[in-house]
Amino acid sequence: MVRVKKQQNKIDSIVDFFKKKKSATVALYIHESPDIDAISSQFAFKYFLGKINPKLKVCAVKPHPIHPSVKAYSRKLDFNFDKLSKNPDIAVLLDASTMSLLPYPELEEIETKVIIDHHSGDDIKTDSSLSLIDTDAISCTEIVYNFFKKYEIAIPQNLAAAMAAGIIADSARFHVSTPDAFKAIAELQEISKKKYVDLIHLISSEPDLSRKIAQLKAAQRLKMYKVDDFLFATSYVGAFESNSASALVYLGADVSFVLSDNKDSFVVSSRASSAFISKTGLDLGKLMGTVGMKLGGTGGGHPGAAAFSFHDGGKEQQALQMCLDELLNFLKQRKIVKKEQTLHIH
Ligand SMILES: [Mn+2]
Repeated sequence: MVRVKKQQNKIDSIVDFFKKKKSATVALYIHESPDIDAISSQFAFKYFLGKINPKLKVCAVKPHPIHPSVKAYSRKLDFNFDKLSKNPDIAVLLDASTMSLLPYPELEEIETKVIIDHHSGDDIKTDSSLSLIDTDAISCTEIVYNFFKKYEIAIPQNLAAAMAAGIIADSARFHVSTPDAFKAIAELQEISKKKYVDLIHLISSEPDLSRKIAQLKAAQRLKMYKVDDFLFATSYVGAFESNSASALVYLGADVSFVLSDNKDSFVVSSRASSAFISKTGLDLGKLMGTVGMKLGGTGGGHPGAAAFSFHDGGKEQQALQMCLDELLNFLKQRKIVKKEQTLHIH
């Protein structure tokens, strides 16, 4: 709580500053390509300022570029960005304390800037009483939450869910967290009346329709091969070959190879389960590099995820067979399967 106490004076001076304004247009800016924390703190602070001083015109400035998953998140929560009709009097910079992350030309002309952030930055000139930077905070949303606490402003249910999501996202789902973040989350979750799994759903983006279709087609068209207790799968799709290859491993294949026809070239993407990799020492990056080269293409990647591309039309079926052969050879060389073993369609 010592850390939160450190924030208190700054919270007071920032709130005093806004309370005294008779009228003003306040624009809330967040960093380019914003994440969930940035969006959540923007909308939470907009709500807070509206409660503290209803005479203010508060605008959530639309960030750009905005990733489809973040767009989907703000849509789910019914967050709408505001258009600036004139240059604002005051800018609030949330989750972004360096100008390099703020590509908004009008910002240069706005003299009064308020900074609320958990990143360090020192290239923005502002009155120190209006700059609350706490680099120990896990998320910017958590700092905004402390404004609500200090001034006892009730947080609506929907906003509480968004604020919880902001903290969960920036804590990498609690891989990094602090007692303060946990306390904030506990209270926000309670207000939101949402299950933790629903808060997680809020920050996880749904794959789009074409990706889901590709993955299901890959499953529908798959050929399954068995040697000893290992199962390998091959399939083909029009696009999303890497997602499809992952989907097949998720379904139960130890290793999958999925081909796609990318108009002027072909791609084979491959995935292996982590259990299979640790059991066999397979490096798909090497394997796919080798097969790709044999087909006059190029390839590579990681032990569990790799791909190659080639141009030779008519060799699609052969490419998948070569992957399987190379994999079987590898297992034989390592004496994981016996020399006389063959792959058979299951
Ligand atoms: Mn952040």
